[in-house]
Amino acid sequence: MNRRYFLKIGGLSTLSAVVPSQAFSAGSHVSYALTPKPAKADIVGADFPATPVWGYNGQVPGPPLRIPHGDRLSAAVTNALEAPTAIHWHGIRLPNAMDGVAGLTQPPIKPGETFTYEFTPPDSGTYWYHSHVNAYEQVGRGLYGPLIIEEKKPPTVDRDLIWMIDDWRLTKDASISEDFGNGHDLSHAGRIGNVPTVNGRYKEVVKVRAGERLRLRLINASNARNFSLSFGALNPFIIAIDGQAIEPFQPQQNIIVGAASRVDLIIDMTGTPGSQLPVVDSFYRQSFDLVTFEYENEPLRTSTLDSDIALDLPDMPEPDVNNAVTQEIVIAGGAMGGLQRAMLNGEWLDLREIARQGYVWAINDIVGNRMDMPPLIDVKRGQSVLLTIKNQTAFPHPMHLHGHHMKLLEIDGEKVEPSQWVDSPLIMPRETFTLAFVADNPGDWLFHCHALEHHAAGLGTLVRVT
Ligand SMILES: [Cu+2]
Repeated sequence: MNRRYFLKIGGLSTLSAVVPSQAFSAGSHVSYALTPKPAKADIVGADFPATPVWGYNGQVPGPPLRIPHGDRLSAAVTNALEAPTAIHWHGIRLPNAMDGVAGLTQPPIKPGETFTYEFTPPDSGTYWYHSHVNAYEQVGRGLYGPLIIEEKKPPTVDRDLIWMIDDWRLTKDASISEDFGNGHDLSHAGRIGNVPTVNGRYKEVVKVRAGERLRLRLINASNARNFSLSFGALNPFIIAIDGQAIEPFQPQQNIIVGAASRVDLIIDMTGTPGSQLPVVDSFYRQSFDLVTFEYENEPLRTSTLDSDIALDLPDMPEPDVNNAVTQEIVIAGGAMGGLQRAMLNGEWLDLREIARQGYVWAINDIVGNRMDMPPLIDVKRGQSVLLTIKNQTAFPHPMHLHGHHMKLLEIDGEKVEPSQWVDSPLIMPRETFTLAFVADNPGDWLFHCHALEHHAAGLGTLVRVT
């Protein structure tokens, strides 16, 4: 990784609050207009040119969509790009036709066309929206934004902040490196950038006040970068994972935010007025400061707030594990993966020939290269499904199931407590995850790696619910 061009950039900048788009609320129906289009973004600061990006309404991240739980959302998407696009509403249990997977749940939105999404999110929490056409390029150019479904009873905090974290691969003139989908990224860890950002800004400084209680919504919009964050002595509480409430707990180690995943934190700012505290990432070999808290000189209060931080636990259908359809899923392939041969378009081929066609990954020896492939799981509506996912590769895989949330039961045979619901669990090399869900949402749903280059290179399959 080459950070040479960007490590010397320092200095203070104000918190780049994401600006709401034109939204009007008609009772319980909130409408948004989203226009994906080319734009310029100030990512690395004044010493460099602005970066040409693709952004919703020209912003990176796109405007935060924020609606009360129970309200209906509609989003009219007008494509002002020169490429087809579509929007996926990541983590929302919505009707299949609104899922935004071009080629599976809808035709792509052509340049100049408008497509209106409309659905009522059944669950509150922290979600995001992003392109699902050539995602490894379109998300990599900036087509993503936060989607917040507000709880009826949110915890009392001083500020509710969204940190959309991403990393960019920029050249020395701060433009986006055009090497999308190169063979190395496809077969290794995916596109890992050289400029990690929070809300589209590199080396952001976030002003805080001593005694302040923050709710921090971490959303990882990276193509493939995973984060392992340390908040120093702050010792945050995790109150939700992938949008779903969990009994609040203080992890004894770093906070892992895999690609596409979300983590909601409650943080009491217990530092000294005037001091600074970096939030440090150390997922990969080289650790770095992602963002820095800077305390104002005036404390907000001298003790910490004493308010209840627990969210209502999610209202998910409980899988019936004893009567579940069981499915083992073996992820194989990639560099150093040892996969010899796999099935591509119904034909057994050796990996060399598969790689020649641009694919390197397989699920249960089948390359997931098309939207009309036979589904790996085909069940009747209401059926409980028990999954055992084995990662037999040399790389981590954030596995995203569309249209459902899965209960994470075990990691390597050890029970996960407190129990949690996930839509994008990060499965490390040689780990085995046991998950269960009720297949209660009819349609053909993608189940794929959210390291977007891995998906492009075959790491995906389908779940059919009829
Ligand atoms: Cu992967």
